[in-house]
Amino acid sequence: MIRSALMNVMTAAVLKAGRGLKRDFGEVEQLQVSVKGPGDFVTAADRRAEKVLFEELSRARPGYGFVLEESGVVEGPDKSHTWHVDPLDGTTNFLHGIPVFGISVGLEREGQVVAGVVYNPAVDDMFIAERGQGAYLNNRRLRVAARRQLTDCVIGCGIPHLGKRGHDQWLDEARRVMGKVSNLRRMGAAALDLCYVAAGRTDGYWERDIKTWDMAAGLCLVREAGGFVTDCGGGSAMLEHGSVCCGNEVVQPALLALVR
Ligand code: LIP
Repeated sequence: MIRSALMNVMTAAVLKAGRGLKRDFGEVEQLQVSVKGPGDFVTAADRRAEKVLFEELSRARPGYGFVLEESGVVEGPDKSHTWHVDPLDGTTNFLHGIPVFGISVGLEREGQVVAGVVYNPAVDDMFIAERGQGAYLNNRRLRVAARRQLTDCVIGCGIPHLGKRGHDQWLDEARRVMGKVSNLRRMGAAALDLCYVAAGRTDGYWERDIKTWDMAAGLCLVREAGGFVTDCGGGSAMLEHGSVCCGNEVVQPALLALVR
């Protein structure tokens, strides 16, 4: 598969950061048994990965701006391009030794996400998509699932963690969705939740109160795999609104009607 220069830049950066994360993930298992636990270690792993991504992307595309989960906003002279970077999406999974986490890099060009890469180094899954070029997992073309009966569908979701707002709202939404679909899945990494919809592993996904770096790359993957995406109000302001609802042309509107 011939990749564009941009996609080569993005995949090279996440592969380099992924090598360090994979090593650190291997060490988390040992730290689980320590009294202090791996908390501080995971934070350090997160920051190491972000440093690699920032250096590699800045070198390849000088002038682009950044929205980074750990370091915040870094303005660049090129105001039409912004990287949205989560060096470790699925932090809690990583902390608990659960191999469902990913590096997420999305490129926003003049307000539109035009390319996305999500890489899970634990299982060497490289999800890539570029506008108009399709979505791929390890060079295999992706399409969203074709299931149209909600009773056949497995739907991804995000459960607010302890201390996060929205528990009662989520319980109301989950009650409505659970009454219509086969089952729910809570992966714990929004970027991979979106990739799993793109890959047809799940039939839809919704979540509120997530960040641009969690979802920018995954939005491109779902769309390029033939899926539909709105925010949870039914609009197209996912990054600004901080919410997402996605699926194929039948499941997405049906799921939105249950959660909006
Ligand atoms: C996580 C998201 C997940 C959400 C968690 C958390 P993190 O990102 O990917 O979908 O439910 O609350 O925000 O913190 O692991 O980068």
